[in-house]
Amino acid sequence: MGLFILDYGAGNVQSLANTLQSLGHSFQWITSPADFDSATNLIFPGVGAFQTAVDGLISRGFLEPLRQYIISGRPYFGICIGMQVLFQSSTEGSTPGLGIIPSKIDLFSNEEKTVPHMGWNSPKAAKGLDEALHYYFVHSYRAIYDPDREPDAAQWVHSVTQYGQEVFVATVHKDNVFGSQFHPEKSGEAGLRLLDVWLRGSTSTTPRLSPAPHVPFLPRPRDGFTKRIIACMDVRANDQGDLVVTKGDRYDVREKATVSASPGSHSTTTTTTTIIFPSSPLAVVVAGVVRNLGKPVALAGRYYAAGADELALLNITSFRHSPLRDQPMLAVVRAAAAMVFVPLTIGGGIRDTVDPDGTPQSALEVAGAYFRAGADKVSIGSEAVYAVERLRATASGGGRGDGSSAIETIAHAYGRQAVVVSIDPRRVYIDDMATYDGPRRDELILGTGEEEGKVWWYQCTVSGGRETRDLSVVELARGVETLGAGEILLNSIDRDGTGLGFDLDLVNLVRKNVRIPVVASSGAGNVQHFVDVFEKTNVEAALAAGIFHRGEVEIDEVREALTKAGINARKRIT
Ligand code: 1PR
Repeated sequence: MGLFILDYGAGNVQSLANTLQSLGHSFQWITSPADFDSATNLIFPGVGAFQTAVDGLISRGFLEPLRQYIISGRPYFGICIGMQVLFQSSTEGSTPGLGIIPSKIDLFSNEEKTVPHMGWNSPKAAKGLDEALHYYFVHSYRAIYDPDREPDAAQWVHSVTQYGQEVFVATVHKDNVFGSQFHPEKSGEAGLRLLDVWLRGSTSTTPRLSPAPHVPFLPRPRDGFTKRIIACMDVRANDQGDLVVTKGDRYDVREKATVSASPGSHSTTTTTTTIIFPSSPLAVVVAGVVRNLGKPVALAGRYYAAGADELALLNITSFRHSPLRDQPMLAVVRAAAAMVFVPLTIGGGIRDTVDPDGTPQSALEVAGAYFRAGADKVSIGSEAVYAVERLRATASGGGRGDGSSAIETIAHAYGRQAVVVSIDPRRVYIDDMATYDGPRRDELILGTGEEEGKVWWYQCTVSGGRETRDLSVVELARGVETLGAGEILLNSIDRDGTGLGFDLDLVNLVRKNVRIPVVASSGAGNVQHFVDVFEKTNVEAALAAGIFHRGEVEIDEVREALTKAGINARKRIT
């Protein structure tokens, strides 16, 4: 079988390659227009922006050969943009698509929901797809399903999904063409199964994925969008120079006390930290050393198997010096991506840098290297703060950026859904609200319950909390949304590693000030904290580190608690 993957030069195509390898299917890359003639099966894992994708196809001379390949009747599987290019056009760009499906792609409305649509949702009413399962979507543009006004386009619709009030096309299927708006290569076991069925079906005479059912679907009364559970690994070199997963207490990752114990035993070294000792005969943890909770690739594999909806790897000391050429995190991402088939975010050091030989590397190039290694999203910390400071200095915060920031350049090339901004805010308490005449009066939080009487606002920091800046969390969140970030990873220095629960005041404050997805992070100490954050805020995802690293809570326990509380969580094949 001549299975080929089409790469137009942007986005994470490595994930699909890894998926096919794990399924045991060999493939080749389309590298020239002539390769289309050799292909008997073609997958186009279009990631990023419609315009960039179509322009990339045109500049490589691939657009016409692609059209001819599809018209020839040979099997085609388009993923995300690879499905959207089958349509006539998209409001995401001015260059037309292939025009095979007579309809247009348009932007989601963000009036009653956040955009991008980023997370796990369930396609409905399609044969060959299990309606009970969830698949991973990440996109701001979609094809509307409207059989009354567009009956010809509706003939292509294989399944639909609902997000908020909108019912849109999840999969298309007609004759030799299959397309999915979601990413099967990032949809865990459910996605692997779908790709495998298509690949096996496309080589036999009877395709095992049934064609579009050609009947109108009714919109579901409620969408199947789930809340995401994210496992995060803070990575840095320990004192021996090995990359380890560490975990701080309020961002301090050094051990507080010297302890020794036999393997597998638990020892409480501080009021907030329990260490599970590794399997060496006698483990000794020495005060002052970098806390070591395991190896990043091994933990990533463990969390994928345990059912994490998404993983994040943060290089927490990249602000020191992180030349791209010697970047050990690239190898970590490559190895992790080879065995993790859910979205992978990589953060730390996404900024302009200079290699030891003097070669400058732009933030866009650094991000590109991570995407090619297998990352799906990059997370920008300190650079985002500086970019918003520049934005506010030049445009009083209300205008647009000049296009030069890391957020803008990466979002332009890879789509805003690939750009996360990681925020490290810290509470600033004020003495007396009545006499307060400082800045951000309208952002002050009045403590309730155990915090009754306290008043504070949230100030942004850079370099892992080492330096505070004259910027509030609201100003930063709004600024990065304006610059084109697709998601906010909202940490809390006050709650990090404490196990006291997410800072719900902080999460609510940011959630109500932006229209992009927000991930609540820092402070999870038990499953109820996940239930609380989803019941008491409108946040899309919750991230934890310590409780997962120390094995105190399993990811499936969180999922069960959410389901029990009536909160939609991903159903997966186990
Ligand atoms: O500034 O673009 O190079 O990015 C640096 C990145 O490293 C940022 O995302 C920043 O948040 C992160 N970082 C820097 N220093 C630390 C540190 O801990 N000393 N970690 C750090 C941030 C917060 C979360 C943590 C949650 C959940 N760690 O990643 O996983 O707080 O923890 P918990 O569940 O145990 O409470 P740049």
